[in-house]
Amino acid sequence: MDLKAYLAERRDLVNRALEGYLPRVRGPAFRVMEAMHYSLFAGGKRLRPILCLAAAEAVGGNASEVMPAACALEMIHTYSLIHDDLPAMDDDDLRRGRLTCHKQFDEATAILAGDGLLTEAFRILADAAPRYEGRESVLLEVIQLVAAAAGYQGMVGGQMLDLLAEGREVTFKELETIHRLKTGALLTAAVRAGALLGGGSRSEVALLTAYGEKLGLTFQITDDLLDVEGNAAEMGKTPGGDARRRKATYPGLLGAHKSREWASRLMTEGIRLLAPLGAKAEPLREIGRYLLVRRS
Ligand code: GRG
Repeated sequence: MDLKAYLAERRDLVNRALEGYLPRVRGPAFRVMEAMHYSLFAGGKRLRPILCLAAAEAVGGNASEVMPAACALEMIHTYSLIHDDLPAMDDDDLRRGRLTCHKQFDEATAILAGDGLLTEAFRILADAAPRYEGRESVLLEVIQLVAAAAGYQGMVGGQMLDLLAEGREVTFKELETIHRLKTGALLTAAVRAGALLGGGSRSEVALLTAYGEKLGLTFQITDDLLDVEGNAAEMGKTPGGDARRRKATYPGLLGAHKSREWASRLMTEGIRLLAPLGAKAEPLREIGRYLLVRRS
C-alpha cells in the first residue's frame, strides 16, 4: 500500500471533521477559541486519530463511525502539547513549526486553550451517543478508557513522573513506566477506542490493545532518538531539548544504537500480533514500520 497517500488522505478526513467540531471564530470574546484553533490546526500528523480509524477498519468497522473519538483524542493530544510547552513545564518557543500557544497568545490564554480542548473532547464524546443507539455501553467504556489514559493513571501521571525524573538517573524499568504513561497511554487508547467502537470482538480488542502498547513505546523511543538526531526544519520544534533539560530518555540510558534495536524489536512484536486480522490490518502494520523510520 502507498502509506504516504493513505496518511495524507486520512489527515484531510480528520482535519475536515475537526473543523466541524471547532469552527474558526475571531474577536476578543473568542480569544480562547482562537488559541484552541491556532494550536489544533498547526499541522500535526494526526497520528492518534488515524490509528483510531485504522483500528476500527481492522475489525471490519468504518472510519466515519469512530470520528468523534478520533477527534476527541487529537484535542486531548493538542491540549497536552500546549501545556507541556508552558514555561512551568518544558518552556518551548516552537511547536509544529510555529510559535507555541503561549508565545503567540499569552500564558493564561494557553492554559485556558488547553483546558478548553480537554473539556471539548469529552463533550464531543458524550454528544456522540445518538450514533451508538443500542450500544451506548461501548461508548461509555470508551469515555472511561480515554479519561483514564489522559488522566493521572496515564498521560498526566506520566508527565509528573517525567518532570520528577529530570536531572537524575533512572532505571530502565522507571523509564519504561514514564514513557508508557506519558505517551503510550493515549496512543494505546486511540487503538483500543477504534477497535471497540468499530465493533471488534473481545479478542480483537485485546490484541489491538497489545499492539497499541508496543506502538506507544516504540513511538516514544523514536521521539527520544529524533530529539538527538533530528533537525528543526523536519520536526517543527527545536531538537536537543531532552539533553538541555537532562531528561530521562532511551538514547541517554541505552545509547542510540541499542535504542533503535529495542524500538525495532518492540514494533516487530506488535506487528506480529496483528496476524489474525489479515489484510484489514495492513495500514496498522505500515504505520508501525513507518514509526521506526520517521523524521518528524
Ligand atoms: C501536559 C498533561 C501534560 C502532558 C504532556 C504529550 C506530553 C505529555 C508531552 C509532550 C512532550 C513530548 C514531546 C512528548 C513526546 C511524545 C509526543 C507526544 C510527541 C508529539 O507527538 P506527535 O509527534 O506530534 O504525534 P504532532 O504535532 O505530529 O501531533
